[in-house]
Amino acid sequence: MNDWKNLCELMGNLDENGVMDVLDQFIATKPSEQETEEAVMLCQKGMSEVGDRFSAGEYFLGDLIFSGELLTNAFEKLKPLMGSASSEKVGTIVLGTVKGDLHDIGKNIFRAMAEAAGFEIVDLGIDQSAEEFVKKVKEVKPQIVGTAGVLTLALNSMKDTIEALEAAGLRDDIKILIGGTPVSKEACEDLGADAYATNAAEAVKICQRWVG
Ligand code: B12
Repeated sequence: MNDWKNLCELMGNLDENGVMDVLDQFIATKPSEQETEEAVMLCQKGMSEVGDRFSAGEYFLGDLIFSGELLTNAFEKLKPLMGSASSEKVGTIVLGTVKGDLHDIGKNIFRAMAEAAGFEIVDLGIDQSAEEFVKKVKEVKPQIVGTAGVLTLALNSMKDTIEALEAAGLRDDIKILIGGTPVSKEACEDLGADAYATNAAEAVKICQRWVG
């Protein structure tokens, strides 16, 4: 029998039955929120493995598409364990995947965890231009803006977005959190963001600190 600690390997192997069986067994043990976050991270690591095997020519685009569906389905199973969206709103986050990038699974995981923590999320979706972010921030007046992306090129779009928010005179009223695979401490400093996150659970903690 597979242990849930094997989730990374099963996900990397695109073993759909294995992943779903393990998750069913895992859920039956009534795991803690911390264990659930760990399970999400194991799935995330498994996706890096898929990416590496795609780069190495072992997996093809169809496998990448399948991996996305597999992770989305896996997260749907885990989502109820994250707690339901709190009715008391602690803050508002305008969130979106930046221009040129169509990846949204990580963004959606962050969204679900932030909602469970009581944040109202205004999700712009994928491939969103700097102008769309500016428009929505003017309209909604959030405390936080979250830019998502997994392509290396997403960093350029995040930079454009932050510059556009500055040019629109909105920068001083918001905290900017950049998230996804290519973000780092260096990128955060270069882009002039307030924080970065490669892990949704950590990202929620940062947002909670910001809204006090
Ligand atoms: C699934 C996948 C796809 C799916 C995406 C489906 C979807 N709906 O998102 C599909 C098949 C569509 C796809 C397409 C492509 N992909 Co792709 N894809 C992946 C893969 C395997 C997994 C990404 C993923 O979901 N990871 C799991 C999630 C949970 O992790 P995460 O995004 O990091 O999210 C976590 C944190 O970062 C954080 N977080 C995420 N977002 C945010 C946002 C905020 C605000 C915060 C606070 C936190 C936060 O919370 C999450 C949970 O902890 C990666 C491999 C990899 N190493 O990432 C390649 C990868 C990203 N893809 C890649 C490529 C090349 C492509 C394509 C160009 C392929 C092609 N030839 O067409 C296209 C690009 C399309 C485009 N313009 O965007 C490359 C990118 C290379 C690069 N360095 O730029 C990668 C790295 C694969 C590789 N090694 O070559 N892809």
